[in-house]
Amino acid sequence: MTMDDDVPVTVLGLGAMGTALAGAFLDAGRHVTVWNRTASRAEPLVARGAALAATAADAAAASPLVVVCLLNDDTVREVLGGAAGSLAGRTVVNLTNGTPRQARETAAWTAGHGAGYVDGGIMAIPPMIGTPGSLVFYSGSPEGFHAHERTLGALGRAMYLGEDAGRAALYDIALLSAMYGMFSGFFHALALTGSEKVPASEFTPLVTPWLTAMMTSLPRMAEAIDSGDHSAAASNLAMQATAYVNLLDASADQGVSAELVEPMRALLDRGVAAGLGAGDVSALVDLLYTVPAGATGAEKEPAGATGAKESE
Ligand code: FVH
Repeated sequence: MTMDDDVPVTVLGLGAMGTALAGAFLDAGRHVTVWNRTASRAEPLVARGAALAATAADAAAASPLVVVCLLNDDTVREVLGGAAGSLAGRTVVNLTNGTPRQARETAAWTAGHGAGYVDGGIMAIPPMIGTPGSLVFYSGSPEGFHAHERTLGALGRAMYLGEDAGRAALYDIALLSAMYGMFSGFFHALALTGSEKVPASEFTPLVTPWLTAMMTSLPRMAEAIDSGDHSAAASNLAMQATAYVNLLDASADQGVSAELVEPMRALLDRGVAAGLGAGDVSALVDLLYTVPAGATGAEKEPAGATGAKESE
């Protein structure tokens, strides 16, 4: 038995995700206090044994671990602001989607109210919470995370990314970026085929293995990006820039908006103009920085210190 086996938990926010989080804590046998702006949303959890607090401040006062899952950062500021007097000595774990900057600001704000702060990024949808397929990134107070990592393990795999409170949000947003890129390509593909009335369900079985095959290139590209050596190109950038024009022309011919795919053309053209045409498209990543890499965020930790750590 570890130190946090009997720690009560408070959950602020009972939308689809907050309800799933509170339910997972109940499933794990924790004493759970909940609060939600619309109190009626707590009824199913109360029926399962959760305690409903009248205010966010009362809810925060009830537990050493305060898990926050609200709509956005504005909402978090509003709700935590109302509970500020109850936060001293607690660990706030904020699983609301937000930016690294917002996470660092909330960490500083909670520290000013005597609380530890851990930010999180949930890589799961509500029905996945508590299952092995659920991954949650955490970063921020090491003491706060490690004191409660067993409790947090009820939500799914917990990956601690280090002391910088912004790191979990960075990873979360980066993975969402990859997801939306995939959705963009998929939607455009289905609009193209749909323009000739090919049913989406007929074409989609071809998309999945294609994307799966293309994904095998990602580790090689990552190595090229890290090393700066983009010379190993099976399909060079200049060739892809030329072929990409057909994708845009075909879209126009088929009556399909190019809004999802147009930006890639500009980037490919910039790559060619920068003399990167003979190399791999992985070279395009360097063209995306608007300030030098490493110029934002917290002070860099020593090499190895930010390595992800999975809890048991
Ligand atoms: N659901 C998902 O698939 C994703 C998975 C990854 C993580 N996201 C993020 O989780 C946060 C919460 O998402 P959610 O799905 O629970 O969202 P909703 O069901 O819309 O619930 C929103 C809750 O926020 C409360 N709320 C909104 N505005 C206010 C306010 N001004 N003051 C106090 N509370 C507010 C809302 O309360 P109510 O409408 O029930 O009274 C809900 O509790 C989010 O960051 C996702 O990006 C979910």
